[in-house]
Amino acid sequence: MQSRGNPPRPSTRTRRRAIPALLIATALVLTAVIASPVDAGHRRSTPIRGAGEWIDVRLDIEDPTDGARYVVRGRTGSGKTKIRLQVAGIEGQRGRTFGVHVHVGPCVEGDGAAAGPHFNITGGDVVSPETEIWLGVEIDRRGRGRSRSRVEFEINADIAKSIVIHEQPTAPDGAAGARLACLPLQFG
Ligand SMILES: [Cu+2]
Repeated sequence: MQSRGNPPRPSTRTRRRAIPALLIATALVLTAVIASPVDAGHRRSTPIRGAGEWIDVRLDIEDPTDGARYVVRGRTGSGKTKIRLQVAGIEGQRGRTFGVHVHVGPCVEGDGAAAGPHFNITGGDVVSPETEIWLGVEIDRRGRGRSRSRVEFEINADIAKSIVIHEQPTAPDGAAGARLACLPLQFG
């Protein structure tokens, strides 16, 4: 017999109902916590996207970016721009760094010059990773690389149309050798 002092144990049925309800409540709270700061912080910002295969701007040579794939994700607004770049399919280049920048012109197959100069918020007076968007990637043993840039200015589709990958790492003056491939940037 149960002693009178013990509180009644919840039935198995009640506990079975309580556990899924608790899980759903936890999921809702987590979703709200994760979603709210992003929404609040970027209410007036524009998404930046890009994905697919690089556009080959050097058709005359075979290079490691031929057939490689990329994903670009970012946001621009409130005086800031954040971009992340992931590349894959650059095989046999472990440890090599390719210079990558946002350029002002479009991607045109076989025509690296069409991408124009780097986007530069000072109009070219000061060249640095703070005045331009540099996304150099170091390639790992699986043929992948990733990079990110965060700068204190905004860009849009009129002034920044592409990301160009060059054959060399970026020097302090912004030079990075020949243009190998190009990624179209999309806004919105
Ligand atoms: Cu460049």
